[in-house]
Amino acid sequence: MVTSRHIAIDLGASSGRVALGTVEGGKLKVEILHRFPNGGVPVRGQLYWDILGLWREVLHGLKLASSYGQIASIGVNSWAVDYGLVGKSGDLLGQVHHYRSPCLGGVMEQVRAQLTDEAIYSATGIQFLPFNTLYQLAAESPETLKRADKLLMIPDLLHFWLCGVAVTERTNASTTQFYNPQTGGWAADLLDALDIPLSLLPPIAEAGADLGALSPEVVRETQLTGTRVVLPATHDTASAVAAVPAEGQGWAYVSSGTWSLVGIETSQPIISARSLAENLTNEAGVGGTTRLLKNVMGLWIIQQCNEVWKLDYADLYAQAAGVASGPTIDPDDVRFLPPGADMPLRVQTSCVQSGQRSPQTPAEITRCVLDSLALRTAQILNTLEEVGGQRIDTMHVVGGGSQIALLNQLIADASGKTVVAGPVEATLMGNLLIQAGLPLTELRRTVRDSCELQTFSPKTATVQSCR
Ligand code: LFR
Repeated sequence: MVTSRHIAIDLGASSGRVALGTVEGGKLKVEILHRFPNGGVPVRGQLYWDILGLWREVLHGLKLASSYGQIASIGVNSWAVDYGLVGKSGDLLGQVHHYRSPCLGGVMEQVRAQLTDEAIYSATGIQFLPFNTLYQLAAESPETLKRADKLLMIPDLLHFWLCGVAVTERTNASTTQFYNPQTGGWAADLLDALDIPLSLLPPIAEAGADLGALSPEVVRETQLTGTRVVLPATHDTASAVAAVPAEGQGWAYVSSGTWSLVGIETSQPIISARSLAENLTNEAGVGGTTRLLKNVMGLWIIQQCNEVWKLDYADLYAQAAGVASGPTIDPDDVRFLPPGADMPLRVQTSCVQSGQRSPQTPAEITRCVLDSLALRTAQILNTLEEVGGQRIDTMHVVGGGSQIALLNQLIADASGKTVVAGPVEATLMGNLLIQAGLPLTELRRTVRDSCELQTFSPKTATVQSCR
């Protein structure tokens, strides 16, 4: 018997999906109803999101969902840190900036010089990344901030458009670098020091909260009736980590996609001189947990290269598996952050500058990036074991990148840990099962019972250093 049906809207940096989840007999079935492309829109040297285009796709997906029987709820998740500013009338003010936009160059450095790393980190526990909301807001003009009534993170903005209720869901709030995980509220002192009005920030709400019914306009557009808007963990990484199919202790995760988020789950934030020195982040998770993790540049580098090569990904990874390991890069070098058709050249230049040979073919460049991601993952795992004070035996790799057998094996080899790969659709599964009201342990059991996992054992157990 079907217990409930829910719709998850998963907005990723390169594509979005509207998916139907059916919870039945302790299992979750996920059906993708609508896929659409996403990406930065370059205008006059800056990069923006096409938020209205995304909204149109969401409405289209919801309309498709209306023929599937009664849908209990809808929830949106997306990447973190980006936001829209809304005026008093509720209208969106201006464009939504893309976190890879060049306009942020140098802002983080200015803010860090003004406030000090210790003050920012002790109040937030969040890693210093140049695109954090804190720096994006610091880059807004005083006039813009004056006109704005509310700041809404991307999923919160879509929830506002779906049902008219404005909140900030906690997991995504924590990525702003002006949320205090110790108090569970906004880091008012930081905002004050930067003249950012606290009044911009809506109340913080929990994943699982029922925001209300769809607005009459959305009902008219989509034909969905009796459907509620229920918050998932709106930060995609939070929903993905909620769906890590782990049991007990001694595990870490890699949420593998455009980014690789490498971390452990802790019961408390770890904010110390060591975690600051390692630039580890403490993002809020589901059920009061903390994601102690680090961002690794991820498959983004290969995705950008493949914008030029236009190769079939499965073929590219198969060819990369046939190439011997060779040069490596530091994937977290900021040179790899912006988009650009010169990404293959950036990889080659980085290799040459560190005294290595330059990878030549797409397969060699791909192999170089995958080797480097695996090495970086293994290094971070070592740090997490030390800082978190726990031994890690198993690495759970979830998300789209968990389909790349070569990368899973390289992570197992570089870390000496057993890698358990899957589910591919962790973000959607986490989103849907949070809407269904499952507590974390039950949620993870349901994920285990609903998908196939693959295990990769380490062939070697050495951690080398990335250049
Ligand atoms: C992954 C992700 C990461 C966040 C990055 C930028 O999709 O949400 O967790 O650091 O995107 O928002």
